Amino acid sequence: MRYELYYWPTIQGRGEFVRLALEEAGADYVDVARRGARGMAALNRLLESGKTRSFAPPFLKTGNQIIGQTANILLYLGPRLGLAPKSESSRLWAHQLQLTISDLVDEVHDVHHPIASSLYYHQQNPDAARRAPHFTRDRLTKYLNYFESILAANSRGSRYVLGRNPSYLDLSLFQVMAGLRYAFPRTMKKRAADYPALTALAERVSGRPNIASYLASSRRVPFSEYGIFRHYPELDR
Ligand SMILES: N[C@@H](CCC(=O)N[C@@H](CS)C(=O)NCC(=O)O)C(=O)O
Repeated sequence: MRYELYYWPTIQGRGEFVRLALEEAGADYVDVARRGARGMAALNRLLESGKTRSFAPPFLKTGNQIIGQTANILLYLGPRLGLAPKSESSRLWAHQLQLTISDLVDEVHDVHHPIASSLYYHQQNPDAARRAPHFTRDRLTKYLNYFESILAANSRGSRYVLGRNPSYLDLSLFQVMAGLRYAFPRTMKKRAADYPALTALAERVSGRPNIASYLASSRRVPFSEYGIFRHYPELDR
């Protein structure tokens, strides 16, 4: 089964959470829009056709089915890629955590786009500058404390969020930590000591062979000021 991932080709964005799962599992997939102009045309065609029934990318095509919403895609892929727990209750718990990551991602986006996604950053940077300290001081702290406490509550020998085995959640938390470090390096450096378990988890994930080779490859789109995690020094004071 070859999976087709449809996502914007020039950013990591929300698609990256799906890419990481596919890469970790060594899945047979094609990142359609990254295949040049034809791929991008295929993404636009599919979006405009209404066949996706998705509000926005990312979406995943598998056989005749098209699945949207990042957390929903991971809910589907998790068991198929060996990146989800077995029991229903654990799967729901994983999904709950992934949805919380989605909430955090939305808030990260809204730091640089507090007024409208349709406006450029420079059209709303005074509002962004007003919002940023609330994010770095309050919300980032609350989210990271939450995930740190989940890891800290794990039994000894649990190297991953859900225990001994890695899941898509670990990959997503790695991405969150990488993104926050890129976007808010000053804040993250200052707080590094507060998140030992998250820091260790992110390091463990980045050292997993398939992830390490993905990160070193040209398939990994670099962070930039076009994606969700953007570095504007004025928002990281
Ligand atoms: N909650 C959705 C959000 C999807 C989303 O906002 N996608 C962005 C790119 S990361 C997009 O293309 N949005 C277009 C729009 O909102 O009009 C998810 O997690 O997949």
